Amino acid sequence: MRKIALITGATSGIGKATAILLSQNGYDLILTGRRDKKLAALKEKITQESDAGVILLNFDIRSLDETKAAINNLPNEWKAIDVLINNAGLAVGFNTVQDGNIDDWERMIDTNIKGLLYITRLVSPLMVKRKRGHIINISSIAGKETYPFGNVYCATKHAVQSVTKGMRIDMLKDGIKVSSVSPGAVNTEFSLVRFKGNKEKASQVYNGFTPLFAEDIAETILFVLSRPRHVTIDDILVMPTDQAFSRDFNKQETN
Ligand code: NDP
Ligand code: 8X3
Repeated sequence: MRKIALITGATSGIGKATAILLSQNGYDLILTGRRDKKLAALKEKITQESDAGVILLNFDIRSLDETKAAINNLPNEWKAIDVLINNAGLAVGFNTVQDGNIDDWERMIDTNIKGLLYITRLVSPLMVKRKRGHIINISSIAGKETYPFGNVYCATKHAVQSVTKGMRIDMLKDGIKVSSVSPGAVNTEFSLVRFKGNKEKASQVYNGFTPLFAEDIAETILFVLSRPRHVTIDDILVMPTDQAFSRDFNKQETN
């Protein structure tokens, strides 16, 4: 029997790669994001290449009203969500606190913490009612360490670690699995967003070493999902071989 997975932030990077991998592994998909053309293109690819059913939800996860409408208006049969992957998130800006841009902070806090909580608040009761479900929160090495100029982004990912623990405690008696997946550097649109479209700055992040790719994290998520009923991967930290501490890279000089 196919299962239903809801993936937030499926228009690019980790969310998109996870959608494609899960479509090949018995999941029907509810895919969310703000960029509707990218969502539509992904649906077309998935439905051409697999048997997966796909529903698209085009909304901004920072808006409680939009998030409520998206989930509450799902057809009843699609409300039997087995897996929620809280992936939508971003870093914006790279600065000290004393020089920080408050609008950037609000975008990160509203997306990475509040948005994750909004959708979890709406989906988790559906899981609790059925006494089954698995929530995977995408955290980061930034949820375990704080690095220079990462202040607020790191704080949001530390919050993700904390709410993951809270969800696990709160839904323990209901049999809901809760996990976090914490990647090191993954080459996605992440740095382009952080550096506000500056392609040169973004590509510098991944120069001189082999980063993770979105597919590496998708495979990790599938591993976490495919453990037997009695096994929950609490948290999994996945790093590029060339990255140790969050800012400690084995970089080759490039000219
Ligand atoms: P991408 O920028 O490629 O993808 C981010 C996704 O989040 C997009 O689909 C984007 O969709 C969605 N998103 C962002 N803001 C919103 C919003 N307000 N409402 C709805 N969707 C939103 O980056 P990644 O794939 O790398 O990031 C995915 C997750 O992984 C994030 O939580 C990130 O913090 C985390 N992570 C990334 C790492 C990396 O090095 N890349 C390492 C560790 C963790 P759209 O713009 O269409 O709305
Ligand atoms: C995203 C990767 O290096 O900014 O979480 O922590 S990093």
